[in-house]
Amino acid sequence: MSVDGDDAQTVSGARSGILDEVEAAEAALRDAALRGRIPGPRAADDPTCPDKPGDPDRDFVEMIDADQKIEPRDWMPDGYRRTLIRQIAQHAHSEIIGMQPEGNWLTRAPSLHRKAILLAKVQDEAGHGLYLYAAAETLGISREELVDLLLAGRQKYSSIFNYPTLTWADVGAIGWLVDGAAIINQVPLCRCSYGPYARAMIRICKEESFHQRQGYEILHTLAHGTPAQHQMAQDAVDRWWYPSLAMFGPPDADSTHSGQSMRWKIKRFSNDELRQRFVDMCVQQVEPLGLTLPDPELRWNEQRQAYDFTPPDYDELLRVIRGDGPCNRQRLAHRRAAHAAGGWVREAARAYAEKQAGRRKAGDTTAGVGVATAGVGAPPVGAGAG
Ligand code: BYC
Repeated sequence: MSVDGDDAQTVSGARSGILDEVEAAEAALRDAALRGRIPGPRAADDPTCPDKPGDPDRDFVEMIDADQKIEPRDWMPDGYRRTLIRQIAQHAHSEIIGMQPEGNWLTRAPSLHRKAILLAKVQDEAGHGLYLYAAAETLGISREELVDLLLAGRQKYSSIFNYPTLTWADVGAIGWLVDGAAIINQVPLCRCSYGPYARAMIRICKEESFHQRQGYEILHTLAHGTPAQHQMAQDAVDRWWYPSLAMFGPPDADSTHSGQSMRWKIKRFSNDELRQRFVDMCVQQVEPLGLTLPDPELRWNEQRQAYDFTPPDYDELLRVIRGDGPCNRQRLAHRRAAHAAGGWVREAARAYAEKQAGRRKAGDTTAGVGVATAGVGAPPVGAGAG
């Protein structure tokens, strides 16, 4: 069964609204570039601009206030650079670790059609990881270093991927709720002040909107199937609801970075604002599924023009962030094993790149033709489904 009629409108309505926001962000990026940049922030001792005494802090703030993009060669405060590396790396690692819970179902998808769709989705996540590592590299850290930090447990990835996928319906719940939460969180990042991150997010968000729809369609099919299938869909929504709410991070009062990140226009909305948007979107979308959200306190608040809801258990979020969730150890162990098993691919890619560079140096103009440049010296990170 497919999603049709009013049900399709509910999801596509939300989806096209989201895609409209992404398109608007893309247009804003183009406009900012066309307007021409105000003189960018430079280091105080920059010899290229003797007539403008360097005040990089002031220039940086001017650029941010003018909604222009900070680019890799611009001067930026150390804290801005560190915050971006932390957030983009965490985001990239989430995409890569996030391939595991769904990859777990690749061999068990209920039909060849479902398997092909899931395979494409999991491959998309690898691509998102790649764009994000590339964006982080523009800040002066290598992908190798970032991967090492993840494997050593010194950088984080999203709490959500430390929960198990017990049934096929979980793949639907991940698509609808986890990708749905990701979209709500990530569409505003298309307007992030750092150019390479904003540009990567535009492409990612376009793909995520398909992911959300495929999850919704899986749940819709199950929810309108046999009573046992309906129950399986409800059970998956019940288990993924609160972990999805927790993806937005601690409540605003306990959020260490939100204030500064919003001043720097890295984040555009606070954790609680985005969580509320997500709840309001899901309440609309759950009805056509014929399912319910597992929160007896969920009700419309006329005064706030938003739904009241029970917040997630933030102590549980902290435990999961600190490494004590249901699957933390398994996820990292699997990634370490996949990374070690892929060592020969990295070595071969490096040897190939060196050989091609040698040939180019020797004047062979055909050297490297047909090789994806992104792969040279930086082979793709393996899925490591398990
Ligand atoms: N999980 O001050 P706060 C995806 C940490 S990919 C783990 O509010 P911030 C997808 C936070 O890092 C989903 N840690 O932080 C992929 C900080 O610790 P540190 C990933 C969390 O950065 C495949 C501390 O708690 N999305 O959706 O202002 C398939 C205090 O928090 C979490 C992104 O990464 C968490 N849930 O805000 C399907 C989006 N929450 O770093 C789907 C980009 C908080 O000081 N990231 N922490 O040690 C963001 O938007 C922000 O980083 C966050 C947190 C909203 C996540």
